[in-house]
Amino acid sequence: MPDASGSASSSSSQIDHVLIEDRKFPPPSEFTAQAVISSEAQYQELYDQAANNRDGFWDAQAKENLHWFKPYDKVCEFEAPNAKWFVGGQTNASYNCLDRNIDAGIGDRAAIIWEGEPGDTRTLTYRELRTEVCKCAEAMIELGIGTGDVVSIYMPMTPELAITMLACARIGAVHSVIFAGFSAESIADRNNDAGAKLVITSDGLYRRGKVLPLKATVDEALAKSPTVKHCLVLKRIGNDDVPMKTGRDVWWHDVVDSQPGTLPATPLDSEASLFILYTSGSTGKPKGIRHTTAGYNLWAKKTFQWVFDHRDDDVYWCTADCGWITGHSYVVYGPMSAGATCLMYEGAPNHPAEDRFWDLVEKYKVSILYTAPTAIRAFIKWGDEHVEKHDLSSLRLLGSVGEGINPEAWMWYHEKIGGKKCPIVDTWWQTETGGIMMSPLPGITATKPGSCTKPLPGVIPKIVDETGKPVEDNHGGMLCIAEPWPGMLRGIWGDDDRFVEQYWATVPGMYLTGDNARQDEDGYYWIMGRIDDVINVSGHRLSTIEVESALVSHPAVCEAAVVGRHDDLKGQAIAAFVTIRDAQPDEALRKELKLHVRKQIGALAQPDDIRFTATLPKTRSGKIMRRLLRDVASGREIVGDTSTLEDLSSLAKLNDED
Ligand code: 6R9
Repeated sequence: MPDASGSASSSSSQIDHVLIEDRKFPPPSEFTAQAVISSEAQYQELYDQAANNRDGFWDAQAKENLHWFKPYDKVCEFEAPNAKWFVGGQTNASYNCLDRNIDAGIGDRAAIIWEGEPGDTRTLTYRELRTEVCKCAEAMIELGIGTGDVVSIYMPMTPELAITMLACARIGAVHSVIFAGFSAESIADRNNDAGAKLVITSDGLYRRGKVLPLKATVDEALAKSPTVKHCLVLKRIGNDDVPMKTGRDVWWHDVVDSQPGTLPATPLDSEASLFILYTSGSTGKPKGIRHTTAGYNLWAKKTFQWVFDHRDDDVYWCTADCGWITGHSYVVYGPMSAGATCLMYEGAPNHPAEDRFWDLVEKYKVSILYTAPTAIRAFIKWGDEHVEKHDLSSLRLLGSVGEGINPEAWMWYHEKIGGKKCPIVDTWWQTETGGIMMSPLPGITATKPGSCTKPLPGVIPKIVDETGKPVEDNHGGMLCIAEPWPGMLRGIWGDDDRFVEQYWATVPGMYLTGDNARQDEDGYYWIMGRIDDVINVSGHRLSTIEVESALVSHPAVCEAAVVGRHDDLKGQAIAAFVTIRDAQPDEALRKELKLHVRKQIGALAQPDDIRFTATLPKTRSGKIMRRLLRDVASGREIVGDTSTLEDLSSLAKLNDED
């Protein structure tokens, strides 16, 4: 192991890389033999074509992969920060996800296989799904919704959630999906920021056997949402005492079910807004990321096909909620444009028991599973016995998204879930990028636990320091993207200044991701965490993920979050919050963990404080909210917006610690 304190000779803006991970896993030869991209040369050719002849490459892809009601005049117009793709053309994302598949002869293939938390099930073929989408779109038109109008969707993970998204897309309405765990305040903020005209919700949702009364929360929000004219309510729970406001609220079964279900898709400009998705910014105030029709749709489809090596007989399951970008791109638009069969599950992974996911994998013979490190770490904590009860041999490919996956969690996923035979694709991307930007290609890339490996065709990453100069290999710096790509965000809804300032002002001409990364000697990329999360100890800049991964490699630790707090001597001291299993949260363990990190990566990275906690505060997509932990670590009051917290009670628990 390297001695970080001895070898760190960084300039002020570089980040010291301290954790060594040298395990490498080549793809199994059986996988490579049948993979869509099966040779390094094939990848290199695609990558070079996209890099050297961007417009020619994407022109061919757009013609092959999307339906065009009207051909475009120009492939790409880019003057930073503004990009337009497939200028002058007309297409429709709902058409590409539904009609195009039906016309291609796969209308009777299952599009959605759904299971509710109580165990109820439903399967919709592509043809059936189109009928449902058309009915919903027809009802929305009756409610006065047209092209360009914003529709907020606050729904459980039922087929109707995908149906409403695609129904908006069918008529050019702009959807804004709001995660169905958010407060009335958050819904009202989003309605008002976007000027939403319609809210679609349900009478409730099931979560760990309990009912969450969604409509009641929406009612509270609507009292403060003057732009909203109607509320469309799906009966999911069968809850009859839902107050319905006359003239405003309508039941789904009254206005949707009786529609003909034949509405043709509206031809829409390539650059018509497809959706807004609110994501938290570093300052806390959520921002509405805007994506448009053609470029986003193409990016979601191609990245799905490249990364997940999709075949006709796959049963694909992305466990993400549609309230997160992962649900947009890899539950709905990507897989459905590619004609995939998608499993969709409504509820919690531990209801009725901790083996629910593995029960689903076995029951539906899932072949591709895409989930998040936060879930993987929870499974580890719950114990291997829940996994071992089930036959997971249908799995052939595993994916991870949302955060860096700690090498220990990667190894567990590889061994216990993948049976050592499934490649793992660690996919790095953002709400803003629309789809996956860096990932192994499962048939060709030798993976290293914790690295998202290489960029996909069309992605030109650069790692730079604060002056925009490239950093040396193996030193961390700011990750930027140098060229436009079809799936890139087109702006922040209603806030052009923030768009420029946040993404384009720091390094002129390049998109600033807000993440730090390093590139190793094999050209592999390692994401080191958010720029704002870097800890500066005695002049050495350390990445959170490396210290966290060192902690997680101790058998007693399930999860770790590391933040900096002020220290008079060192500038910053390292405070670590850890959740543990099968161990006593005592002084001896504290000491042991400090020494463990010291041994793994060096004295410099040894945490000053170790705080044991039952849970960590997380966003809806499972990201640890280090901003809040920084406040806790330095004894400050919690400040800023907390609307993206999944479990507020975890904060209270943290405050009670120590
Ligand atoms: C898709 C999604 C984006 C941020 C991103 C980065 C982190 C996502 C990651 C990862 C390391 C990965 N992130 N995937 N970090 N390795 N494979 O998560 O979008 O919710 O907008 O978050 O998540 O920090 O910048 P979003």
